[in-house]
Amino acid sequence: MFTFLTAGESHGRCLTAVIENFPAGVEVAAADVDRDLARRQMGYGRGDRMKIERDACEIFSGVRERKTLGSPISFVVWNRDWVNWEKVMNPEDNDPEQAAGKRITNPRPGHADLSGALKYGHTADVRNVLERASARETAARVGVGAFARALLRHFGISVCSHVIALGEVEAPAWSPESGTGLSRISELADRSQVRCLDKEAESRMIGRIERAKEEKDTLGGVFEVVVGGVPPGLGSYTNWDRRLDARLVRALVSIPAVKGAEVGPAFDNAHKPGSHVHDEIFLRRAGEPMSGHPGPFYRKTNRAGGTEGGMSNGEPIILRAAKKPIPTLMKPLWTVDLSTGEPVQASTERSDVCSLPAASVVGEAVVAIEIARAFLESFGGSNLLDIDANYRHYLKRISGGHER
Ligand code: EPS
Repeated sequence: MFTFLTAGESHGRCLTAVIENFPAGVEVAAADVDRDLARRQMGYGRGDRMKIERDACEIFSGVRERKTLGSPISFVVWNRDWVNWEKVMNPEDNDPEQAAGKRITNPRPGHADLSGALKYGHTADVRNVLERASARETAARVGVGAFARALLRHFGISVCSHVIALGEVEAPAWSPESGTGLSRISELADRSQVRCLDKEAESRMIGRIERAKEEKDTLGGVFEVVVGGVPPGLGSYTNWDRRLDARLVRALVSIPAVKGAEVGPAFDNAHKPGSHVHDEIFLRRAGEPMSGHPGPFYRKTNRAGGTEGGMSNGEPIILRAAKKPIPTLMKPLWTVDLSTGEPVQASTERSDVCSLPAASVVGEAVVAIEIARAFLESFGGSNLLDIDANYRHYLKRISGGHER
């Protein structure tokens, strides 16, 4: 099983990740990882921290001449802000005055601060919690995601994302009928400051962020992740923990501040009769192009969001994730001072007004990781050539006898 671990505090020296059981022979250059790291740093509404950081990965092991070796992969993303925190976040000695100046005892409502401080015994300084509970961690996951994407790319599987709601401003969700291909979604979203495909909604979103900034408030929203080129049968109906839809939702909700996720229009479907929800099945004619849908069957609609019975069904996988507004408010809410028990205003450490566009890129990464895992479970081998052979055999088998 391809697994990974990330480590690192937001204002520590670096973020790091170790990836295990990743097959040999996958082409990955540091520049591929850096491209995704840079995309995660963009977005209207981010705070001054992103002006300091220029995220780039330094690969330490598991890759040689831009090809994975099959051995553990490790990489580091250095925090440029470290120079400002060396005397506060040092694993050895800190400057007592500087560390005291950065001590936090007023936990923010909506953040990990309070529960984390109680759980790990950090009530004397909540910084010990928030440094790791920071969304900075997602830079490492985006790095891991870049490796997963490199594997998927080889098999024609691509992952893209865009923002469909920011605060109360909404933009259309993607549907195959829209005629916008997946690479076009990426292109347009990457060009937009809020990753929104709709120009009119984009400018209203930017205006909304401006207003939130003036009001010293924060905003969340909804982003959509679409995966194309997925073969039918990833995941499994045989056991609860192998269900692909459940795994993808879990992956999305593991992103800080993401509180809900759905596969396809799940919440809308819940209000409709079955005849308006399920996608009729058609057989492709011999020689008919697959148009990015591996396998012999296809649907004219995709209301299931590309999964049925806990497995991919060969249609694009469509996921939506809801992110709550960031808890660090410049006009703070009330809380309790953990050192005195007195009511106080919550801490107002520098933060973003809205990090939804960044979360959307993180969404691509966590989804790519989960799809890559499910792919390797079905077709896995230690070397890409073996996986390739397994996959081709599978596609041939599922097409067998069905061509007209
Ligand atoms: C974050 C607070 C801000 C964000 C940070 C997440 O950092 P700082 O306190 O240094 O200004 O910029 O996000 C990142 C650093 C990042 O790379 O995404 C928080 O409290 O979660």
